[in-house]
Amino acid sequence: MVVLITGASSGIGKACAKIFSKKGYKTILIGRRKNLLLKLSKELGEKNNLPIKLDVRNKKQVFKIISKLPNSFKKISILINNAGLAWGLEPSHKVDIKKWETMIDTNCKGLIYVTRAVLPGLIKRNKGHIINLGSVAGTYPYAGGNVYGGTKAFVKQFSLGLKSDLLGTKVKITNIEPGMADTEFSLVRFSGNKKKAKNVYKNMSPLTGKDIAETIFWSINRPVHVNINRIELMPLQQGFNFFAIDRSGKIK
Ligand code: NDP
Ligand code: 8X3
Repeated sequence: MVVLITGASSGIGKACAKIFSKKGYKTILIGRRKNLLLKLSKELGEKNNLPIKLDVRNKKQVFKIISKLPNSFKKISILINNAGLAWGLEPSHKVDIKKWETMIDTNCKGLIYVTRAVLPGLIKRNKGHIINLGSVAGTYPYAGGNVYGGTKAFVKQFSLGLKSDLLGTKVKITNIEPGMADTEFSLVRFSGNKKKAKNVYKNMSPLTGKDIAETIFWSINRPVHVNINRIELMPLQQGFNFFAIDRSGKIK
């Protein structure tokens, strides 16, 4: 069984690569940082994995690379659409629009390119599973989550749409919607500011990449007649904000 993981160089994707590899799957490891992919490939035991430097935003390259996979990695059974990011936490009227575009290009457009490139093979073999990485941010709003939350709402609805399209096939689709997980996520969100990133997980126990990878592995290994549509998981110590109130004074 071949599993293609986007964003395998770090965090949740890397944890997935480790679990699936340990369970005997062949892995295709996709990301932009080739050095990290090569390091992981070595750790997993080179023979059963294929590290590929690929930016999922590059539509042409996505289709080219997936159509030219070596024979032993061609028959993908599982696609884990994990590559993604939040960039910034600024309010909508202040944010640099480049950050919004990067999130849309990666989390939405990159995800649909990879899906569109891999899906015909799954349908042809009438077997397989697509895992999308959504987020609690796709359901619950928070200040500064604006476009990031919007991209994850897209991923959730796209996953449900796929479920409709896949009816009548043996191809499954699951949207995994985690809350806070301690990966490089916050480091990326705060443009490399380590102090700010570390602060996000201060005095609490966040999810780990491994927690999420185990959930993904469980979803994939259900009986053949069962499809897990969505899973939302959070750290025990994360909760919801009550509706925010502007108490700057009565409106006159
Ligand atoms: P990390 O930053 O640790 O990992 C993100 C991965 O995505 C990296 O491997 C990165 O690799 C890859 N990536 C980013 N942009 C691209 C691109 N353009 N092309 C190819 N690969 C890319 O974060 P997480 O592991 O936490 O995030 C994984 C997914 O989980 C994301 O979709 C995120 O939104 C989602 N998520 C994360 C949560 C969290 O709190 N951590 C909670 C809910 C959802 P490289 O830089 O080498 O390209
Ligand atoms: C990331 C989870 O809670 O930081 O998708 O938005 S959260």
